Amino acid sequence: LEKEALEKVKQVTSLKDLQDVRVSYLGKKGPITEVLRGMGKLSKEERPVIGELANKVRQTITDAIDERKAVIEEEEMERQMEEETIDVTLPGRPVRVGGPHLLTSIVEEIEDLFIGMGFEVREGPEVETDYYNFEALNLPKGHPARDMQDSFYITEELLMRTHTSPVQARTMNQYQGSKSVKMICPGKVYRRDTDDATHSHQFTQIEGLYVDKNVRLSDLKGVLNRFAKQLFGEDREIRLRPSFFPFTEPSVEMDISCKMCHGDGCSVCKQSGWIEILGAGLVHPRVLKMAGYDPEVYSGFAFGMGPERIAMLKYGVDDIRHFYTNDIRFLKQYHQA
Ligand code: FA5
Repeated sequence: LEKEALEKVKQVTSLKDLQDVRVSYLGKKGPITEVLRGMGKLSKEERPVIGELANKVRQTITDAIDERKAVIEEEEMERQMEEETIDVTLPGRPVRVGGPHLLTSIVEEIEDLFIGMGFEVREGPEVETDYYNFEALNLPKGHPARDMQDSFYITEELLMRTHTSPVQARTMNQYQGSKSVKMICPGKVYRRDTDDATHSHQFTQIEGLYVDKNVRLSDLKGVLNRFAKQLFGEDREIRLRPSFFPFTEPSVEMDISCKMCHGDGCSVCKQSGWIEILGAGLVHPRVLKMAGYDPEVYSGFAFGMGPERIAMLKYGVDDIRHFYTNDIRFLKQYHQA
């Protein structure tokens, strides 16, 4: 029995098979246990002899198994090390490096530009109250001009903001006429517009507001001019057209010439050769008053621009949807090394 067991132990090559051998010889149902169990039936003289022999055999087999186990484990470890060797001379796999989204870059560029002119950067909520989105901006309930911005309502009093202008009202409201304001506010806005090359149902705006004593339309023009020339270069043409917004009086819209469209125009500028990038004007006296500013003392200008359209113009992007479809081939063209 001992010989047979030792032979088996020698042949075994895996830890699992070794365990099987252990169970079959030394286990509860194995031959040695059986012998020891049958001791009671033996005579007094036989008992110690058989007992000693059985224990010896058990010990020998146990030792052989333990020894074999150590060898198998060692082999296993070596095999594993062999398999897992790293060839440090292999060339590395390239790691793709990301970069800021074109829209993020343009917003930051515009922020820097206005910070340079003394504006601070603020934020406001994307889920806005009807009051700040409309009423505080001289758009009472039922006002026909509310239709200019088709809205996503959440409840009767809450909606996804349709522009960043509510942040004007929030900022002035916070100060209640106690000091001048010079801020910009970038953020997402939402409208039930039909998506096309220049319209998206969710887009970005950057609001600007300057309220102080003696702020005039010429100040607005100066700031916008400086902004446009600095962003687009001296050769871009700018035009201000009279317009209407309920929260500014007078109101204007600013267009920029489409340098990239020669001849027949292109999808961004259509036939006209111009694209509208912002609305602006002098803050309506009623808006100042509602926020606690005395229109006899304070005046101000405000503007709201669309950075997508600005990026389209600056970088020759022909469709606003490129910003949102997340095609890496489009995005990585604008990653700086
Ligand atoms: C407004 O949203 C006004 N709040 C702007 C304003 C602020 C006027 C302060 C006066 C004083 P308007 O709806 O025109 O205005 O939008 C402003 C700019 O957002 C547009 O010039 C355009 O650049 C951009 N824009 C408007 N609709 C979309 C759209 N669906 N997709 C992409 N950009 C848009």
